[in-house]
Amino acid sequence: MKDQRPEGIEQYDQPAGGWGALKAVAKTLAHQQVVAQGTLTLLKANQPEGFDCPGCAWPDPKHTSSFEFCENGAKAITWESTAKRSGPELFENNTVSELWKWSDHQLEDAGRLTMPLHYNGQTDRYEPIEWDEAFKLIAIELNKLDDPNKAEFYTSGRASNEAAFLYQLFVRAFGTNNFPDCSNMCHEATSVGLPMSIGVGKGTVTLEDFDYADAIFSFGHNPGTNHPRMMTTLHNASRRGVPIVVFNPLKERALERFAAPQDPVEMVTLSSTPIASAYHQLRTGGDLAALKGMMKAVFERDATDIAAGGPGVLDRPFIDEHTLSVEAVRADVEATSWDQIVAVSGLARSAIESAADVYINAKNVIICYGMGITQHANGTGNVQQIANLLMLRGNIGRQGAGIAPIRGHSNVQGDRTVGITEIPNKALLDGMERAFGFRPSGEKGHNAIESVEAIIAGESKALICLGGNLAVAMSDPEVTWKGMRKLDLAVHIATKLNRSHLLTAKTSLVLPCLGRTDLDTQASGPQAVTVEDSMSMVHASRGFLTPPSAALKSEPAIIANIAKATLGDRYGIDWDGLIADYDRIREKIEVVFPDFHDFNRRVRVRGGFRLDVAASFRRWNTESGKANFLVAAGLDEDPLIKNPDALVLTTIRSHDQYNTTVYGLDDRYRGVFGRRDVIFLNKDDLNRLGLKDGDRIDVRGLVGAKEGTHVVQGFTAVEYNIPKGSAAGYYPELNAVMSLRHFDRLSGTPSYKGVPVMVAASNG
Ligand SMILES: Nc1nc2c(c(=O)[nH]1)N[C@H]1C(S)=C(S)[C@@H](COP(=O)(O)OP(=O)(O)OC[C@H]3O[C@@H](n4cnc5c(=O)[nH]c(N)nc54)[C@H](O)[C@@H]3O)O[C@H]1N2
Ligand SMILES: Nc1nc2c(c(=O)[nH]1)N[C@H]1C(S)=C(S)[C@@H](COP(=O)(O)OP(=O)(O)OC[C@H]3O[C@@H](n4cnc5c(=O)[nH]c(N)nc54)[C@H](O)[C@@H]3O)O[C@H]1N2
Ligand SMILES: [Mo]
Repeated sequence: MKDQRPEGIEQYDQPAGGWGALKAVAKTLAHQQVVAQGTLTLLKANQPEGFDCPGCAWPDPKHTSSFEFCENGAKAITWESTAKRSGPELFENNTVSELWKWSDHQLEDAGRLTMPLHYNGQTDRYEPIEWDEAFKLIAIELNKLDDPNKAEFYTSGRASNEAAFLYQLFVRAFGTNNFPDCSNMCHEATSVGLPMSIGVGKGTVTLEDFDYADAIFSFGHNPGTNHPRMMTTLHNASRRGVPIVVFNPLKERALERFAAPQDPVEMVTLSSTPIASAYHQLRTGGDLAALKGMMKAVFERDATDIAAGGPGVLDRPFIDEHTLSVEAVRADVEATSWDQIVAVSGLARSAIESAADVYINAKNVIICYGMGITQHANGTGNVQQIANLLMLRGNIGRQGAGIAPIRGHSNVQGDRTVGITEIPNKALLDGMERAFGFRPSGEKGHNAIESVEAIIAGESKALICLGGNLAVAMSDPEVTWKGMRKLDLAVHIATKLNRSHLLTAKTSLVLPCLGRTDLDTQASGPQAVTVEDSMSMVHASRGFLTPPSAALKSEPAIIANIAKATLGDRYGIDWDGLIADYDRIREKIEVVFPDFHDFNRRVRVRGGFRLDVAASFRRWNTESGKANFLVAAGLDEDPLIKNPDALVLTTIRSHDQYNTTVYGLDDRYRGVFGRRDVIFLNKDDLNRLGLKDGDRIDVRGLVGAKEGTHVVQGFTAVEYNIPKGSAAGYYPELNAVMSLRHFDRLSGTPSYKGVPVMVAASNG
């Protein structure tokens, strides 16, 4: 590359992790003004008696109490336990219109919310309100609706099992299944795709399985940034000589080489460990082709082996006993030519074959994947092809093998388990009836896109958000934000101020809650909550910090009070009793979901317990009672991508953000410092478009519909090591180029990682 790079773009040659990570934590602690207390807090993260790190859903090593250093966990924790406050002065001094001009970073960086707020349209200010008044207002607005289905109840995946369970109880007693959820924008392709394949919408591996894996495949996730504790696992596997094969359009530094802050030798000698044994830079959206290519190669090797008198490379006993329809998948991949596979994946046939060889030569294989797989118009198909590939060699339901969707929010999986779903099944309805004596509606409710569409259409009038930042996380802010401003009621239960709160409705309330790190005291004393990680382990989390303000309430308490005000004594639910002692909530969870049997005892055992994942034991909860090989037709995800001038944009997280929370403007491992307004482009594409490194560009989404502009202007083109035809830039800024119609038809997941766009010199 050239010597003269655009401002803030540098070559970053260090390995991921190491001293760079330690330095970054020191800086964060200082910025949040919590050096001493903050350090102490970090030492309690993920400890048996401590709190669950709100950073990600990667599991904790069992039975250990050693401190696991994690740069981005540390950022998440200090961001929450900050000494800064968004107190009364902030809202006295700034109207909502003024706050709107602040950046997302500034809004949250103002600090923790300290009191309930009610929007006054006359003064354009959020003003303090008493809790009881707030609950009354919400009840009046909700009870005014002529149909409970005109209200939307969003959940972000940081909510504990206890909060989420009470929330779904309240909402179902109120009478709707409108449960838009951050999961709808995240791993929904997993939750929809895997039950059809293997009978459960969760991963089948445990953390211990990684110790027995003979090969690990990574598709579309960036653990160095988003699941740093996973790097310990990959680092150990690499040191054992386990091949780690990566499919990712970008060369993510941590997947190339990593210096473990846990490893004194690497820290002192400034050395590092290579992670990926092979790194396949496929095109964005090329995964379906790559996966079908690998399966094609497996079938071809199998045929060759059998022709030579061998037993073949498929696990025939597994396929015969446990699965259906392998022939349909074989027919599909045989009908797909290598030319098509190479063209769409952007990988050479030999590269795909070599990956298939690694797969075949390993006895036990784990495939991990993240948003690079799920956030595509064919996300569900992608997930199912991963399951197919694993099943060809019996790599599901035995030690050291399986499928590992790497979840996002720390309790996004648990929220689903305890009932946050817009499509309740019979077991859930039966369970609710058993526990509470009423049978909730079984009617399908809204997912995230459907809820936003209903709000835009003016059909839904009320939105309650248990955490998150729905308006910013969702595609197409132009229409989404306009819709949200038309609501009659908007309620946000939150720790910090964000842009969604500023999209005020006729009645708008912001209700400040305790975070994971805060001590939660109820009538019976200090409380613990529970969470479920990516590997179905349920364990307790106890905060210990003095809350930022005495006025804060816990999420369960806020929900119970809204429920009490809204429902009165409907169905005789003892809301006060439930929040007085969270053991009582857990007793109810156990009645609704028998898998949680003996919940209060088992969660008090160190390390918690694992929920039953039937597929891990080769029990298939599918209609046929078998695991299903499933065909995903074709290779292309979006017909608009066929436009020869279009690039396929993927939207990614920087190293300095947590979803819509922007901690800072650096993306160290990718060599971006002090800015986020960049688009990574391949040199050939720059040339073809008559552009060069550092040029100002506009990006326009191809949406196939007339409404909206779908443009961002004045971004900077950065020449980058990314396949031709692919482009990348940061979420959430680039949601502006997406339409609400960009989503996976099977799961409703927005295709945030496969957006057809046109790039041109800026005229803005
Ligand atoms: N520090 C931090 N931790 C987090 C989060 C955070 O924002 N910050 N977010 C949390 C949440 S909610 C989630 S869901 C997870 C997200 O964790 P990830 O799944 O790692 O999420 P992303 O950063 O969106 O990027 C995914 C990776 O996919 C690659 N990719 C992009 N397009 C494609 C494609 O078409 N194919 C393939 N194979 N790869 C592709 C990108 O280059 C990137 O390396 O992390 C969780 N943890
Ligand atoms: N273009 C594009 N868009 C995406 C994605 C992408 O990769 N690309 N990723 C998608 C994904 S995977 C996800 S999960 C969504 C994320 O969508 P959300 O989960 O809705 O968003 P977050 O940014 O995680 O929410 C941050 C807010 O949560 C609140 N908060 C933090 N801690 C707590 C707490 O303990 N309790 C409560 N009540 N509130 C709290 C704070 O007010 C903070 O401002 O975004 C999606 N959007
Ligand atoms: Mo997510």
